Amino acid sequence: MQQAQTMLVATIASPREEVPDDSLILSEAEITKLTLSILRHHGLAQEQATALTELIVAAERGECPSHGVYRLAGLVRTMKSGKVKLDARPSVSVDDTAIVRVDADSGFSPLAFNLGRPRLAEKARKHGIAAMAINRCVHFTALWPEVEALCADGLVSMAMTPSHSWVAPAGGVKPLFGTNPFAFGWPRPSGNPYVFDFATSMVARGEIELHRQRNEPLPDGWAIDRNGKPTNDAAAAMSGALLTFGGHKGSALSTMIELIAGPLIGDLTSAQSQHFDDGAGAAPFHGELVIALCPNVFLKDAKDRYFESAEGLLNNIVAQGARLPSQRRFEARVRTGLNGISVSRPQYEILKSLTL
Ligand code: NDP
Ligand code: PYC
Repeated sequence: MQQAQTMLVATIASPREEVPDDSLILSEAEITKLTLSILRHHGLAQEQATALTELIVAAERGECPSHGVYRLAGLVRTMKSGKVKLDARPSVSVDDTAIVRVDADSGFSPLAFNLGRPRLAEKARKHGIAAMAINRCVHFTALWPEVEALCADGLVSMAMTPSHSWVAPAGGVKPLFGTNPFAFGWPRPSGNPYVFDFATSMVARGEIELHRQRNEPLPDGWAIDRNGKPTNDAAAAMSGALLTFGGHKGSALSTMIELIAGPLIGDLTSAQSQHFDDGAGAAPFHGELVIALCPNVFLKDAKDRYFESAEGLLNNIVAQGARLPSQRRFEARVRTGLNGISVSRPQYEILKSLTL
């Protein structure tokens, strides 16, 4: 079995082209097969692995390295740690409220989201606003694929989740919050939706880890060391704390996410997730809150008129020479579709080693 997997990787992921900066160019199909083969090799059930692979590949397609293939080493560590159920079968439950509950069964979050999404859309179309609480999930992905999917369903949405306690509150020096991402999606009458998705820390922890791997200094203002002193050293930041974006404002948003995507949905805070981890170094384990709003219910016959006015707002942003969030990612999708996906040689070697 092991040998067969290794041969598979060698066949499907052999680089087609070498580029000067010691990177390899792989096709999306090659990245997909490689990712799937690593996850399956470490025992993840097919349905879970397929859902997870789609998001890792989507991150690579959009040139979002902090949630792409680099995550596979941590995911393998998570799977080996016993902190995730490899054959988890999420279950969706609804009642006559506007809340959809998905018990992820201690599995990774993407399959749980995929199974709950149609019920969330149904509830939002019925009530105008609906929420989905995903519980007991191991979470490591970016959130934009979820709000983009809900845009494709014609819904406005927000998604948020805690992580592990890696971030100090504004005015404090000890890690307490997660990197707690917040994503928003707004479907547009044509073309790509308006989507933003960012950590409420200065940057995702994945980005710190990538700086550490590349031996690059962190910009000022991202992190403090274990003594609470500002640091530009990624390793010192990882044993110290990240800072919230926007000082007290990011700190309050992060607190909100801890509260409404934690205790409100009957799940763990980032500090509790860290405690559950108990030094295993696994991906965080907690819940996620997704809120969907249906423009057809809010606006009825006036929807087109008000969505045109929204277009005016978005166009006026661009008219000033500013760019919309996700524009870089949408452009990257086109680029990687044409040219393939760049993977650094050291990263490629790590991926190959994960198949052994
Ligand atoms: P960034 O600080 O790069 O912010 C990302 C968002 O801001 C994107 O929507 C991006 O669009 C947009 N953006 C960046 N620069 C500009 C600009 N100049 N003008 C307009 N918009 C801009 O990313 P983070 O490090 O904060 O987060 C990265 C990812 O990490 C997110 O996808 C998040 O979901 C994920 N994450 C997941 C966690 C989890 O627990 N699951 C925890 C923390 C983060 P574009 O992509 O086009 O550049
Ligand atoms: O990059 O901060 C992060 C992160 C945490 C969980 C998944 N991604």
